[in-house]
Amino acid sequence: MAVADQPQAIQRFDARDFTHLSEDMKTAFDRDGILVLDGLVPGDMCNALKARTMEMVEGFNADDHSSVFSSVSEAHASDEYFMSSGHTTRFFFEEGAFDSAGALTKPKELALNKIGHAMHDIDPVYDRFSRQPAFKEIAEGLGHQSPLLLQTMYIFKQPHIGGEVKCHQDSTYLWTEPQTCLAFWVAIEDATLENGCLWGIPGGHKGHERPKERFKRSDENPNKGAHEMIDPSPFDESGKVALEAPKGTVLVFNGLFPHLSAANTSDKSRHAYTLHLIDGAAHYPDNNWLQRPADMPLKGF
Ligand SMILES: O=C(O)CCC(=O)C(=O)O
Repeated sequence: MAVADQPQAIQRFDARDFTHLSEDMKTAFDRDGILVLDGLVPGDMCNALKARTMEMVEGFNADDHSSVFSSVSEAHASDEYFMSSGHTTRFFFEEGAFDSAGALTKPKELALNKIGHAMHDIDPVYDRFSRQPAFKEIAEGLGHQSPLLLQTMYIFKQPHIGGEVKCHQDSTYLWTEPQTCLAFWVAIEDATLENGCLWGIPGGHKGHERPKERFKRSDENPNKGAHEMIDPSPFDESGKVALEAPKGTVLVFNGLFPHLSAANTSDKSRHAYTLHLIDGAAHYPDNNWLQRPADMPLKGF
């Protein structure tokens, strides 16, 4: 579908020749909490990341780990494999990929929910993709004094079983004081209404300095995750808009921007890459779920 034909209420920018953030882009980001940059990442870079990811999946032995990631059941929060994944590359399955006896019903490449969370500091292809000059320009242009690459994920949103992602704010998971989380979500394949594109609430980042809840390491057992409720009122999803994204489009959003995605019931996958930055000028608490060992500190661009 042509970008101009999409039923979007949100401002979009043609970023095929991007060199720097314009004032209009900064205004849109401040107003909406999100910046939609069509064509920022060339198709061949998307293809290279996808090919590298499929090689990594090929090398993963699915018999070793069967960890599930689900924003609905929160199965991962009590899972050591997830809670210790901040410095390495780990593989997480879709809940719907298993039968009632716990056996995988699909080949691993069609059963994974995502991989994460430090490929940008481990793998040369991810390093290049994550440290592309445009991302640095955007982070600095949006006010990061010392951007640090905290988390990368490759999200598969598999055909038929790609799970729903509940409305949330990324600062819930990547907390700093003050809040500085900045997300880059890149469509590695076309993301449409049919295959479970993102939705977001424009302006939903405004009026509060903290997200509605915080996911952190439990005080009782630091190997498990725990939610701390800050504001129990539900998100007002009446103003949500679809964020359809052709391959190569980058959605840059504030860590307080509420967003979600529906289940993918179609027969098409919807691969996406995400990078989360924080500002090194802010405090990163020791009880955040995502931690790095002392010999692998966070790095910038
Ligand atoms: O790609 C998706 O469907 C959701 C991703 C997301 O919300 C996130 O990573 O914060």
